[in-house]
Amino acid sequence: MSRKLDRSRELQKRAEALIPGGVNSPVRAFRAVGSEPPILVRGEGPRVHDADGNVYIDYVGSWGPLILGHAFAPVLEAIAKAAQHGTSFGASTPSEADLAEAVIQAMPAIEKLRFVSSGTEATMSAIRLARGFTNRKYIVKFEGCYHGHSDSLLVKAGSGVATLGIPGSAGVPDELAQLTLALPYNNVAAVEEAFKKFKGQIACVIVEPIVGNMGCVPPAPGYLKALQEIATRDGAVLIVDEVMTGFRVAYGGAQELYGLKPDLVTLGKIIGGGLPVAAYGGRADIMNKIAPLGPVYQAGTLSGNPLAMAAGLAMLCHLRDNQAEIYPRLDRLSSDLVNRILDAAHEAGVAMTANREGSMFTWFFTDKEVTDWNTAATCDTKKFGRFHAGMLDAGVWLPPAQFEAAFLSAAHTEDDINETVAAAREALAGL
Ligand code: HOZ
Repeated sequence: MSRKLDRSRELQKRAEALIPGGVNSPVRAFRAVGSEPPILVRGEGPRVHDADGNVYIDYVGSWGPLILGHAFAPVLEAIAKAAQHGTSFGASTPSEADLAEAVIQAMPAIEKLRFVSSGTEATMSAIRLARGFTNRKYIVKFEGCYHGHSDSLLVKAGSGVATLGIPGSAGVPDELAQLTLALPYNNVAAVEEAFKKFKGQIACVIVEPIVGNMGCVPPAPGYLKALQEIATRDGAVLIVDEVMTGFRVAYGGAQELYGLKPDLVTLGKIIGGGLPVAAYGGRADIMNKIAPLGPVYQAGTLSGNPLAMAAGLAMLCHLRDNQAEIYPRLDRLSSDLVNRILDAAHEAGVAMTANREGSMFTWFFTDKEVTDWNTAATCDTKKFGRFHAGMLDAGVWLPPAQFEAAFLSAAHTEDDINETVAAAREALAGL
């Protein structure tokens, strides 16, 4: 390793004495890539800076929300302005309806929504609501999809769970896990079969419409429509988890790309402009079951926090007003980046395939086309780890795990792409 990491190492050691693994989210410990985590101190546009002064072109973007790059001025200004009036009230403020209206205008499937503070809260609450609405207890999820860390959803999950090689989590009672039917992604027959076996007992199907958490895996043609049809036929609720894809793959999210009208949608990341905001929303008859209107309980002191609402609104307004320019450019630059690194890998004799939808993508260290968890699991994760380390040394910050998606932002330039491709050539040559 050519970079200096002395200060990062010191800071990590200090954190390890105080916080499990020194991190507040497991993937950040870099265990999946077998290297030491640089500690970040600053972000600016497409770049992040670590505590030792190393600078990296960033393709994580806080795991998706920073679609306009780090420290985007209108978002910072909105936060500063809101903060002057106070940081939290635990009471309603006008900005909640402002952001709700912006989201609802972008996504026709959402008639009403409720803000929460994290994607985990959004999916957990949507599942409870689906169960409360249908009076049924089984849920269907897909292997390799990750919907946060609530008990019912940590079954054959992707993201950090897949990376650490644990199928679920200790602490989730078997009795609860048994109510989660985990099926292979992109396989309609498996869903038909489950609905036949558990007819009238499945509350909901929850899906990442484009999976980000086993790496980026797009849906097969017709797959999402088939899920919608099967769920509707049996009276189950379809929850499309757009925490990653919402406002990312298109302004209207994957729903817009694939012409879907889900019953419920979960959102996060971008709608908070980099602050902790998430939401669940959908059909009004379902949403009206939430307290205080209905019997399904869900609450939160920081829900709808005014700083976070202001940040989210500034980001959505910018995306809405500039969507005709932003999304095609993101697509073009991402396509260029993904294909050139794929070509470089093949020239270097490295087995690699890639998946991409707009500005979310993954390079998989396998010669198999990755369409589900079984094919994702064929990746050479050790080789990915060495590639990841080589990229860091060359000044490029990629997700520190094979089973995560990378993201490009509107702040990246063609020069950044050229620099990244040159770094990849170097890293691939060293494998
Ligand atoms: N599991 C998250 C991405 N899929 C990572 C969150 C984080 O470490 O910040």
